[in-house]
Amino acid sequence: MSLLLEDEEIDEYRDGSVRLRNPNIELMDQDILYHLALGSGSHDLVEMFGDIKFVCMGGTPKRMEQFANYIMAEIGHKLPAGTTLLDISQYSYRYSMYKVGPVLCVSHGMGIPSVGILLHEIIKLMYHAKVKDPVFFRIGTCGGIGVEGGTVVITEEAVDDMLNPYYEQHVLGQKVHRPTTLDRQLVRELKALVYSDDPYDTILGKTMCTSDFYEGQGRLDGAFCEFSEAEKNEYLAKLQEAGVVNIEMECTAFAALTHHAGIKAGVVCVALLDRFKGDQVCAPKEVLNEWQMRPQELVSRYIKRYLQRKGRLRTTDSHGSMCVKSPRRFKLVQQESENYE
Ligand code: R2B
Ligand code: URA
Repeated sequence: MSLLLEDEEIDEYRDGSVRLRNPNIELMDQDILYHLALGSGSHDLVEMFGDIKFVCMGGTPKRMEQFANYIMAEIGHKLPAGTTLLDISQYSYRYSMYKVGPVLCVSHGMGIPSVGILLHEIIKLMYHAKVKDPVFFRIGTCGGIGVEGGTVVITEEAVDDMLNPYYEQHVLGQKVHRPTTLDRQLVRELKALVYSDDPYDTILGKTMCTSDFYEGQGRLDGAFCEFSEAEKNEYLAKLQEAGVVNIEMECTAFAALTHHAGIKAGVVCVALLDRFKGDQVCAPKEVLNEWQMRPQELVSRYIKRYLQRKGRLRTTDSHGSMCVKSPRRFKLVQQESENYE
């Protein structure tokens, strides 16, 4: 009996379906994806999400809404006339979620617990929706280690704050270690999409994931600090020596949980500063906004190339549909319109 179950699991996985390593879900009458305000009993998840190919996650709801508008223009996706993008998870008041054709854009909040909860529910969503072979991306920000602000980092290996290549979770009072394996081919494909005339550097390296932005990342500017500047720099040099090029707060959980579900995943972040040079994020807002577009551009190139190869990239207008030429202007026009009664 258990052998048969294993065979079924393997068959499911081979056909590209998302593997759920939880026999309980099948037996449940309905599965409520509480933090997404969706459920397998209340929503037709196959109809709503069955065509998803890419899941793109980033920290803030605003950035993911902006990414949704950006990718819509990039892939030539048309919304029905008179409609705008809808935050599918607006009633969860936790995460925001926008669907643009085959691309799902979701905010994951800050830190491992937040991205972990989201991943459980998004992986189950992919399973309920019968999505085949999805590719997940985290598009984020980070601190650079000997890396200038504005530099894009493609994570080759995700390590925890003790430099371990695994994500440690405590389950029933036991430590569970899951490898933070990222898809190497995806890393190579992303690197190949870097243009020689991009006006910024894109590098590969190890990304360290921490559970804190301040003391946990060796900052001198938190509410507490019990180490010297010399000790901070010595620590950063040790990280650099170990191959760490950036620090952020989600990649180990993101890499480990996607890998555990058999999902191809990649992490692309832009550095907001070089931590050897300071701790405060003080680049002007316009500069930060421009930098935050950079990981989006790279992931967008990947998505476009995939859709182009499948003959699914729509670049021409169609009658009666909204055609977003510039997401920024589109938003401005909308805001202007809202000012009139
Ligand atoms: C990068 O930026 C956030 C902290 O400011 C955190 O979510 C991360 O990984
Ligand atoms: N995000 C982080 O986690 N650290 C930084 O230094 C910048 C952004």
